[in-house]
Amino acid sequence: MNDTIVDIEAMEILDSRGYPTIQVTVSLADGTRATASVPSGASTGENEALELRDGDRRRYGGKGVLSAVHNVEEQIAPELTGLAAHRQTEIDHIMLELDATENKRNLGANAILGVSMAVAKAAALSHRLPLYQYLGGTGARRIPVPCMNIINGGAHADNSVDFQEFMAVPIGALTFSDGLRYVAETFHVLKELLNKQDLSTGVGDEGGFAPNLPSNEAAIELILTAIEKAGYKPGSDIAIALDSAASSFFKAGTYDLRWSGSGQKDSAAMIELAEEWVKKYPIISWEDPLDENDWSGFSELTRRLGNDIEVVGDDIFVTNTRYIARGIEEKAANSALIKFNQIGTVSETIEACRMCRDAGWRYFISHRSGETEDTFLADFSVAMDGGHLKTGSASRGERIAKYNRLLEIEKELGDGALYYWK
Ligand code: 2PG
Ligand code: MG
Repeated sequence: MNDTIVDIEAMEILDSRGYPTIQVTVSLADGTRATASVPSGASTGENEALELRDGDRRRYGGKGVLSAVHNVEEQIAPELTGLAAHRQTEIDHIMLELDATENKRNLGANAILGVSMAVAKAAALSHRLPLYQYLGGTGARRIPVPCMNIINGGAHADNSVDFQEFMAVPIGALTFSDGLRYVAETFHVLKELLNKQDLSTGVGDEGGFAPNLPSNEAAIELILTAIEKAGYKPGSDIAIALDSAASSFFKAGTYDLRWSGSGQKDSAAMIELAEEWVKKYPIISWEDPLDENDWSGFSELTRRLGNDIEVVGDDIFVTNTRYIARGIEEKAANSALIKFNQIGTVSETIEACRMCRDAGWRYFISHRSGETEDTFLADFSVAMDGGHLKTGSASRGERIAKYNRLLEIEKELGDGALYYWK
């Protein structure tokens, strides 16, 4: 085993929406080769690290990533060759220094992250450890509860639903594979229900159905019916998690829900709506209930609902310890969504999880709406012991790839595997 980096190559591939993204391959002195690819979001936070796009409108409408590929091969690779791949923190730090900007706009967060992920994978392979054990140690044995996004709206679909994600969460299952089955069965029953009502069964970016519905509440009601018809009890077997992605419908100072028939609301009215729904429905987790700049609204909502549900900040924290620290200080949530490409290195993503853990917060590992078949996320979620993840619905290969990897990890761990909600 000689895990010295000898070569780093990159290329442009396509993500699940057919847009370019970057794939990086790292080669080590012992012959190990590992490849990683980078996801991409649609409902992005203002303060996310910069995803470098070429801007050349003759290729993919300007979304090409050849400049990021170039940066990997010409700028990053010469700095990292000769280093031991297991020195992840040092390697990530070298890339941060080389970029020398707050939001990674010189090299591109996509270029940096591709290398960071491929380095971790290569080191794991070279050290003959599965990635989840390499990153999480031998104690890494908890398989996350799959929060399955079975109705898609907002920026992820062209329907009349403006909340982005309606997730079914199998909290009552005893194993990951059973939990996955509970929610996959619910997804199939939901399809039958939609068919019977002549509603579309076409899927959105994350594989959930994207029907036109009279309101956001109608999506919850449909899921509750599907849970029951699938033979499960809402609230004890399967609960509901939401991602409003509220920044995407916050316009000119109001939350504009006219599209789904709920009018315009201010922050106080949105908080009231959340309180009402939490009383009425078995909601256990609610992400981005308010706009990313509505810090005081987040604090008020957390004061009122933080003992009952997980209040998750995504666009407001962007996996960045700077914003998570402010959130902890201002009690603006009790959980942070964790996405590698919001921050741009594996080490910084690990630090974001650590900060949450130290504060007694939860952290919710997440895919992006634009994904690839890379399963790094599945291993990472087990390594970080966060207890839950979101990686889309029971359809679309790039989502299923992560679920199937988690099934493999569960099998490999055998009796050692743990599964529980809290
Ligand atoms: C979100 C994500 C993932 P996107 O808002 O949480 O579900 O969507 O990748 O489009 O930001
Ligand atoms: Mg979100």
